[in-house]
Amino acid sequence: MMKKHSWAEPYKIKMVELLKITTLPQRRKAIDNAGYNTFLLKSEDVYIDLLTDSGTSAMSDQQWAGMMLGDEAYAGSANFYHLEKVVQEVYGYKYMIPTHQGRGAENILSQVMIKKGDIIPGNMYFTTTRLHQELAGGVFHDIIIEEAHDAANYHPFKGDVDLNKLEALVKEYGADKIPYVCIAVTVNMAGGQPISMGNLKALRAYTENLGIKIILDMTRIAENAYFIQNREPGYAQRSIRSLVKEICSYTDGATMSAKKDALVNIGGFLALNNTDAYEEASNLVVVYEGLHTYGGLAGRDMEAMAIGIKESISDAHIKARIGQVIYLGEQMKQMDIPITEPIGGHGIFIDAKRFLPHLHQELFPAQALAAELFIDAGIRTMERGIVSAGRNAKTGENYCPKLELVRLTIPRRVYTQAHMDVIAESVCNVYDNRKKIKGLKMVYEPKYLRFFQARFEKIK
Ligand code: PM9
Repeated sequence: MMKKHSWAEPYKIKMVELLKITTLPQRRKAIDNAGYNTFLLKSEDVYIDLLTDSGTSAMSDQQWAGMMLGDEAYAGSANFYHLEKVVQEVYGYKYMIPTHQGRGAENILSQVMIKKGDIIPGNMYFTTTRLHQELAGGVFHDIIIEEAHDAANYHPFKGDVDLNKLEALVKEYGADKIPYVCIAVTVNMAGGQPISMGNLKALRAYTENLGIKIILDMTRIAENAYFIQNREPGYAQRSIRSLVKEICSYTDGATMSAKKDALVNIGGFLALNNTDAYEEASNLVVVYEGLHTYGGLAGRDMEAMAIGIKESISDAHIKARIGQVIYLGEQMKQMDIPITEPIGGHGIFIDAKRFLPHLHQELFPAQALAAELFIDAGIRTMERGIVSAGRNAKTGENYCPKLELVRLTIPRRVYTQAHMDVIAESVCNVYDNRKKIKGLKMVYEPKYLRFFQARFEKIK
């Protein structure tokens, strides 16, 4: 008898958006005009857009219906109270302040919690998160396990914290210099790699005695919960909903970019349990985002977010979402494409070091590969290597991350399995011609988050 392992999308399609298919000369011209930076391409020139899963998900009919219930009052919108209730129920935090997106919450949190000279340990950096920590006077320290820095190393929880690294920081600087540990779920820059519940519990036990708080970057928390359910002994029978709440229970607050897990095109929030920190944050939010009951969002955006959060913690949703990512990853593995293992939650991360071993990191192999992938079939991806890592704010030196990756990020509920086949075939085609790929030279570098706006030229 056949065993049932297949998954299918727990929805059907009601509306479609037509895609434009371009020619090779058109794509060559478009990427040249974009300075070989996929962020500078016009979206109308893109066939399959895997730049990011941020704000690119398809909303459900329920979410669109919720948009019509927008209470666009300046203060005290009904949608704010709905969102607050959902955040309290689903994640268990006491206070919630909406922000226009994740980095809005990171800015407020960093200003409230970090003093000049503070140390912020975290399980690998994230671009916007580290920048806000630095702008607030903090210094980020990476305490992720070593395995996370090796794309080929199969470890089920590469997002785990190395407690010895944290202990070394406590010994060197003292616990009072560490206001909080910043913990990301399905660590983005490591390839969408999860943290285990066991590691989080151990971290909580260690930090609690020292008075160090834990702040969660909960951007892709449901995806992390899926990996706990499927990889960590003892959790297979638990629902995604209950795992999500348990993860949050080991932390003191969170920043959220709701543009990912929570299935909205814009929005985020800051969640806190401490009353004093909340009061300071809810005062500061009026300086940067808007009143604490809208935080830069329209009422309709908050309604869509409240509904999206509930949809995001459905077991059927998350199984299909990650199932699609794994489907693409398995295809690429069969074609011998070097990718980060295990396959992560929100995309496939090609290991540009192994894909293009003839290019030094200073020639921006991942940036060059992302450009070539666009030229081949109009598939837009993103560099996650030396360009994204940026420079040390103090010394001005380039950070040289061990990981030099190209991210093929899968938007939620947007593309079909057939799109995944086309993507894998295109990557394979570029792989067959990889020896012809030359590096790039950076010709324009902006001061902050350079990967968004830097421009490059092809090395002749
Ligand atoms: N992540 C992403 O594509 C969008 C900006 S960077 C290209 O992966 C984490 C883990 C994120 C994240 C954004 C933010 C910031 C915080 N933490 O983009 O400001 O992945 O909503 O969130 C992006 P916002």
